[in-house]
Amino acid sequence: MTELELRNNSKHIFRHFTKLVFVILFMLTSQAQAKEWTIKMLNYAGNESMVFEPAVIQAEVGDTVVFIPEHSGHYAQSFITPASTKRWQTQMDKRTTVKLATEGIHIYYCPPHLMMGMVGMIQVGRATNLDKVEKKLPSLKAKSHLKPQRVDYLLENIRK
Ligand SMILES: [Cu+2]
Repeated sequence: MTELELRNNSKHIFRHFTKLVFVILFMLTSQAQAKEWTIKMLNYAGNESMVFEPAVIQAEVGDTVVFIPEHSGHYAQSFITPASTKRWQTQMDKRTTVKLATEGIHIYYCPPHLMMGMVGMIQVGRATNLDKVEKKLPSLKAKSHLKPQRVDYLLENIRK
């Protein structure tokens, strides 16, 4: 191999190496972006009683949500999920993780405390199922009759 060939060869290797470094960096940063959200289930928070804290989350596809039973007697059950996403339910008083694999809005509630407005929303990316949400929320609002404003709060916080 001449000196020139050697130099070209090492340039070639260096270029490949640089590409590889970029690919690895990209993989690392995209993994780091997947976020784990936590939602506490509480008997009280400030002046409010029976709440999911926070009640509204703006997440991205690939993120996960962990429901934490800080106080007992609560669980979360989906009311609306994005199209092609199965309904989900956490276990009473058990820390449960929900994976967010599809874009769209999840509306959920705590069955024992729905009447008291224990409701929440997880928006994953774009509001792909907004029509369904707008159509179905009035029935949830009717059932949350002691705190109907909490259902309005979810609707107001949808990122359109
Ligand atoms: Cu509850």
